[in-house]
Amino acid sequence: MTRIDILTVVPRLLDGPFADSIVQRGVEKGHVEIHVHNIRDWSTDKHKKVDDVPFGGSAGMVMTIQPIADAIAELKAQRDYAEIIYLTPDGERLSQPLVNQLSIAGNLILLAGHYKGVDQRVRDHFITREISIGDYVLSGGELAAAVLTDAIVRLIPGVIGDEMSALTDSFQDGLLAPPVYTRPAVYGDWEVPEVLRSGDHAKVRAWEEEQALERTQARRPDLLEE
Ligand code: 6GU
Repeated sequence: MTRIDILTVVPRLLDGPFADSIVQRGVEKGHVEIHVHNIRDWSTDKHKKVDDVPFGGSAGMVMTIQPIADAIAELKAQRDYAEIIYLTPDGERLSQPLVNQLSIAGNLILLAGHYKGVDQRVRDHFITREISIGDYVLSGGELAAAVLTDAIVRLIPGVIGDEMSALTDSFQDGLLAPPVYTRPAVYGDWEVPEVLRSGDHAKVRAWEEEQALERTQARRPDLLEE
């Protein structure tokens, strides 16, 4: 079973995302374990401090190495981890191929940065991979960790009911997903395309492929160049 351990100074930010949805189903069915840890619990400081002013005198606070190092050491003493990932805006941009890779990698530790980030020595000596979820700045890595966890967990075999559906996601074949429709077939003047109601599966597949290509061309031509 895959296990994801998330280290954060604001664990409450991660209560919501995992309390419901696909991720919770994956946990309940026993396909994945998600553990959120408060880095403060490992602080040996008398006031349980987890940050300090930066050397060099710039603005903001930096997460200190001691509680993070001790948290990682404790987890690593209990089991093996495939990757120790730091969520940071200057990391590698998250993509579906990277998510696919991580979903079969094994146990993961996700470190969510806060304030001005973590002491560089944490990155140099503990972190095996740094990931960003896009070119914009969040106030902390927690929501990015939630995004990454959701994207990974839904790919773990058995988590999604319909085993096919993860394979037909947008991006899984390098294309955006085609339009989808459900009943009623006619709503006022608006009809579901005839081909989808034809019962001709080959024709339906061909239409969906054409639509996926058209949509990708119109919205994300960059995907077709890759
Ligand atoms: Cl991983 N962290 C923060 N703070 N901002 C981000 C991000 C991560 N990815 C995109 N923006």
